[in-house]
Amino acid sequence: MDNSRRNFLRRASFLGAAGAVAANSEAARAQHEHHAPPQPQAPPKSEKKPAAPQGDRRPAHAQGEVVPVEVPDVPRLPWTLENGVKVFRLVPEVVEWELIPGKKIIGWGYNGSVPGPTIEINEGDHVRIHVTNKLPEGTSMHWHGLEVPPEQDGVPFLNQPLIEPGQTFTYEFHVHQNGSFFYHSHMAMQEMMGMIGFFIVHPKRPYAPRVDRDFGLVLQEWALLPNNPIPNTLAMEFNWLTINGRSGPHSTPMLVRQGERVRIRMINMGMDHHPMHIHGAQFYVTGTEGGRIPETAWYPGNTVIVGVAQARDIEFDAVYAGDWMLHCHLPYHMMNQMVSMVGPMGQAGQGPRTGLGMEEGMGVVTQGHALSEDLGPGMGRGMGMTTQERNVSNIVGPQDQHQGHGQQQPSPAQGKGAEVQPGQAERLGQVSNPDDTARRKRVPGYPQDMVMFMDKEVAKPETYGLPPGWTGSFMGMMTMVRVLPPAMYDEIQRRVREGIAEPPQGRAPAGHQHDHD
Ligand SMILES: [Cu+2]
Repeated sequence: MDNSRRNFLRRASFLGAAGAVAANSEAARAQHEHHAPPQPQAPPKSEKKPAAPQGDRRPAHAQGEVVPVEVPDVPRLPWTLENGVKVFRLVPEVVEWELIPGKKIIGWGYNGSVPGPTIEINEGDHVRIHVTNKLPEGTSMHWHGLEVPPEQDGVPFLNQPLIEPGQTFTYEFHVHQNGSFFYHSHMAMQEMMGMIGFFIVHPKRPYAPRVDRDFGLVLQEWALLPNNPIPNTLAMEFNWLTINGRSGPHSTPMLVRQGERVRIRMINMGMDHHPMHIHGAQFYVTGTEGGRIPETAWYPGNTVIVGVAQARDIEFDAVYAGDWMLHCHLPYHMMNQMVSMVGPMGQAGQGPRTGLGMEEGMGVVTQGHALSEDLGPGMGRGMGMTTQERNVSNIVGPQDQHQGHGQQQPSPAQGKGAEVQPGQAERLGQVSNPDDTARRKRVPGYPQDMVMFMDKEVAKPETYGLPPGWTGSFMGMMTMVRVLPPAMYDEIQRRVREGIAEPPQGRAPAGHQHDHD
């Protein structure tokens, strides 16, 4: 389903363009223990289901076998069995897709997907992975967290030669661990072009307590210059944040039947750490990139930092029905198309101004050569040599006063906040008439947030029944868990099966627009 929808979107849309976490010592110790060599088939201490920390509230129907992992918007990598070996084929290649409808990106991924398709196997499997490089430069594969022989570890020049364009390299190893791992190119800049995917290993004996739903989320970030769909991998600031290759509100919601126990695995392949926050449920952190955390070391929360190169598994009982956000809580990561201040707000002369334009803020060379004295040290960064600091104030700039109802001409003294008298800001802040844009613009700090509705553009079976205008709150690294009463759950699953993407019935509310005149 995910696969076909993604392919459909790709075909339909691109015909033209084609811890920083301070892990507590218990968790750290647990991780260490987990890395100890596996003991030969000692029966687990508690074959019978151990009680969850707050009592086992799982529904009776949770007594199944291992639940396949759903990675919304990302296909699963198929395999064939050859003499007991699971054989996979990965193709590093250029991929085009949409972060949100209308926002195209050209990155590098695997088998037509960014992030790459999900590899899902069982502990004890023997795998063979043929990697055929369709990129224009050499690449190499690392199996992040898996204990494989050195010649399979994927560090070019250390463990193996580069896989040159057109070549096929075959990896083969036995997997004795279980948990949320990932694969990625071991070339740093290629990683930032998108070359990562899940490598999930199910345990021989299902984790206890069992879950009913098991989801995977790949966290990534991109620096996209205006009108350029190719990520700027030199950047250290990012203006597009994605979950499984999509930004909010385009991310496909995770569907859960009320009462089910849920696991969500999150992996981070970027430059920033992401404090991932869920609404409507407290969870336990039950796994890291080192595998399962022993239950005695689980710790509760509703926000977990998924640091660079880390994996975090969380689990919770979905007892409260509702549409619950799951998102990175860094404000900058809760936006789409964030750039340095530009336009009238940034260019008002005396208004808020923290840098130059969008290009300078994101490291575009507009004058001189890339390694010139002025540019070299700051290449690709929004702060540093390419940013020239100017007076910063939150008062209204002279243009506004000019064009609006300015009673005074701009004076050289303006722009330093000197003209704002004590109490004046408060007075100016009293905007009782929402249509009084001139007054609005006198409010310190205005404007801040902008809202955009795309209900229709992102409508899919999984969004059925969401209130009109829901997309106004979804941007950047955001998705949601829909904990649905049984009847609604069944109805939406039917729509998913039948591919009914009915556009929303209601009209999105009129957002407050900022008229930048
Ligand atoms: Cu983040």
